[in-house]
Amino acid sequence: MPVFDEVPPGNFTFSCIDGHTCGNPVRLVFGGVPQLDGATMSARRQDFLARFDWIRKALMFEPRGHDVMSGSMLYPATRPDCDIGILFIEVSGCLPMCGHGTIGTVTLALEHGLVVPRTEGILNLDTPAGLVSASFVRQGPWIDSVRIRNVPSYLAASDLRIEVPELGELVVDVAYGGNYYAIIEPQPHYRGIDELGVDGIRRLSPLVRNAVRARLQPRHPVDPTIGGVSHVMWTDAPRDPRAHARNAVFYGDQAIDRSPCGTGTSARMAQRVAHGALRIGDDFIHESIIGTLFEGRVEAATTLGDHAAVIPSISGWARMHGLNTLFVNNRDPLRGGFQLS
Ligand code: PYC
Repeated sequence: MPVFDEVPPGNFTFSCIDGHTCGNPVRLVFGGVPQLDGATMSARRQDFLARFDWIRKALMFEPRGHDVMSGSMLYPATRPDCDIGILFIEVSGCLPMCGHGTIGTVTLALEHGLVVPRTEGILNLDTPAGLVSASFVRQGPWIDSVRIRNVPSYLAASDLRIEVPELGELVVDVAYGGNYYAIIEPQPHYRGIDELGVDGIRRLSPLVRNAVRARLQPRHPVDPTIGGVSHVMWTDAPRDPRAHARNAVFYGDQAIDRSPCGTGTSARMAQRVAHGALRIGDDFIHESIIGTLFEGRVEAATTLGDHAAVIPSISGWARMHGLNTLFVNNRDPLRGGFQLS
């Protein structure tokens, strides 16, 4: 059982807004946030990982968080075309980009007046993975929905053959949508999400990830700090007649995304465009393991380094469910967080 114990001496207080995006948690930390060095949000992410990762572990893992906890912190933007900078924190680390996290952060931050957009209806976000533009629908004090125009996304590899204990041979694609995803479609040794079940996803996803990592270590064509397959997406036919597909994304050591996964849906759209199964301008409605929906769209074609890429957008909703003042105190032996393994 990992017990994290990297908290420096002292007593610390963090003010948080807790909510969820289509079922997946979002903890927006707005008080107690550390000052970061770096001329870009990507450099600040590296600074956070080097000096303040104890904050992520203390706020994301038990006893203050749980195996699926995910959150963010706001910073002044490092680029003139953005309203605000976002750092993503969660159980698996500091993601370069997080789709459900962005939809949730935009919603909670606007509803609490933490950020005032320069242009009503649009918030330009400086994320470690690049510029993400969010357009939102405001209804009185509430934000009804948010559409994010994500970073360039592309298919990094297709038809990788891997051997997975218990399953046998799988054929897997790897695509980037802000994180790198191993994408597994139904095939002879994987019959679909329902047959695999939640236990199967938790048990087999790390094995798939290890097997893919042994074959491929993708690197972002422009930002070398982003790389490696971190997420595993199991795909299936939808249950909801409005949706085009269903998915379950595994990340970290135990987490299954309850939302349809924003960067995952982006990676999936890039993969499908590359295979000719989607075209520029097409909609792609993605269903989560709990039945919530993201409305994806392939907005434009672009390039990323030498790769053909797309600009995807994702629309979803988030809701706030609490304000939370969290203490990380010297006298708590479990102040740094822990995880059952
Ligand atoms: O929505 O991009 C996403 C995401 C990544 C991990 C969990 N959710």
